[in-house]
Amino acid sequence: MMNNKKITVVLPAYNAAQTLQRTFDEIPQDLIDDIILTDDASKDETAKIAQKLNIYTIIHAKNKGYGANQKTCYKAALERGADVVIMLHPDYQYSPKLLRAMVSMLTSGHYDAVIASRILGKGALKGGMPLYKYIANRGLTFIQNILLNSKLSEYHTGYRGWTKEVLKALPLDRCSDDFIFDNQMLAQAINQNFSIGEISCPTKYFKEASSINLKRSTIYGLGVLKTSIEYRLHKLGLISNTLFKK
Ligand SMILES: Nc1nc2c(ncn2[C@@H]2O[C@H](COP(=O)(O)OP(=O)(O)O)[C@@H](O)[C@H]2O)c(=O)[nH]1
Ligand SMILES: [Mg+2]
Repeated sequence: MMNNKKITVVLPAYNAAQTLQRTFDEIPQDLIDDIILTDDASKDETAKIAQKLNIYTIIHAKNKGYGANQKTCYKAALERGADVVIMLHPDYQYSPKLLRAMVSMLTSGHYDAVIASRILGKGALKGGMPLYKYIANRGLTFIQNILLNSKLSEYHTGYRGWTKEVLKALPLDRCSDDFIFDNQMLAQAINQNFSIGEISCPTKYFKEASSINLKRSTIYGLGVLKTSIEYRLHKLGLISNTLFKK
């Protein structure tokens, strides 16, 4: 709890058996009221390990994708009475030690959403982000800031937190079931004028923490451009896009 708010951490998991325990061990238990893991039909022991750690675990009968996994996470978090929800990847890429900082911002009343940026404070390259991903991140962020009329240091981190008001207001069921979900959700939050704060965050790139190859990254990058252009055209009244319509 913080400021009388129920704090939930959601762990959208896919093949996280090697890293789940390490991630879990660094979650500040005194702060967090509920931990939910959704296992997207992993091929390894992810669900078994989660249950052993006493994490509330939901298992997809078949693999539905990263976005679909998050939809399950957020739905469960709200059903279980969360006031603030932080998504943390169980691949030990982002530091759970920063949960307190993120929760603090989300319970301060100043922010509806918080993202942990690897770009603020040089965390990305230092943590081993491949150069092509860094350059794409910077380029896409530059374009998105213009098209979404915002000022974020990046739109591509997987470490994000939301108040329950945001989660209830956004039509997440209209977002993709794939990786572009993250970007669409952020664009929806901007569309609804929610205030988004940022903290700086180190990142770690190692085999188990990063599986997305050049092909999938390219598909994601094109999806980002499409989402941002659709957002601008929708705002200009030139199209009616299902992601953003009321
Ligand atoms: N649900 C689901 N999640 C996936 C799948 N593939 C990767 N992920 C998750 O998506 C997140 C981002 O993938 P990751 O390989 O860590 O990418 P990177 O860290 O951006 O290089 C991680 O939490 C993965 O566990 C999948 O097929 N289904
Ligand atoms: Mg990762």
